[in-house]
Amino acid sequence: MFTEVTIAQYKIDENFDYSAGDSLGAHGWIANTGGPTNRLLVTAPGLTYSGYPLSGIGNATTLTQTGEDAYKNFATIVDSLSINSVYVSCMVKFTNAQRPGDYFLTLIPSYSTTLYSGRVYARLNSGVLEFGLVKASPLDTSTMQWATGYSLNTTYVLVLKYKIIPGLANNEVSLFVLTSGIPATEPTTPTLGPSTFTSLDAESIGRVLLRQGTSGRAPDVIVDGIRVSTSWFKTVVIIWLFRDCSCRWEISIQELIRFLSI
Ligand SMILES: [Ca+2]
Ligand SMILES: [Ca+2]
Repeated sequence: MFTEVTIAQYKIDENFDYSAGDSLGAHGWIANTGGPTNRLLVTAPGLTYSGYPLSGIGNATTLTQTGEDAYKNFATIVDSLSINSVYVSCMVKFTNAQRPGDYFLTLIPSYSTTLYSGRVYARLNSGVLEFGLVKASPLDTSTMQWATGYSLNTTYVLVLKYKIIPGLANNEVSLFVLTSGIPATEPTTPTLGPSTFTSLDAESIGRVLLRQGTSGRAPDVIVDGIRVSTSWFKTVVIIWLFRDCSCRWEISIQELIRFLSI
């Protein structure tokens, strides 16, 4: 029998609802690389996107070229023993990008500050904004696909999905680029992926990282409304079976309703 049912907290819900000019370091973000140059700051205004649950709350942050990178820890890590997919969604608005492009958003395990896993790239190709995605190595870029047809100065929602699969070099990355609205269920076909690549798998994911990339490559991008979850825009329920054991499941509200109606 059930002994406890609780609504799970999102692993991160970052609205940058702080004063403009504050450092991200003052709000739970940890500087990783890049030193004190171009410190990551809270910038105004925040971004809006119709239908996105974190739209229009507080301010944002702005990534430029070179300088401080920073990560934020999840409330709890994601691994193949608990839930095997992590979803990071955020609003983005690019004011500039370059060719050949660079990555600005990625995930890392809680045991590493260097195993960048699921790297989201942006570049400008003849005036057209394009997104790319690799798993864990710059060498992956030799087979990287680009999604094209996007524009500067337009707010999109990105959803990065990293799926942890038992076994070596088989974890999958996917990227969904949303241009209007939020699909009620996960689209069958991502904008990019799912791709495995041959680079190293993360055993777990525990941090999201914002990166100010290489001068001459990196985009200038406003980032806002970062949500880390383990399902596609669903509220997640945690069920404990027998309080004294470690039997624990995370399922969606929809799955719980289906289960209880049997
Ligand atoms: Ca905000
Ligand atoms: Ca694996």
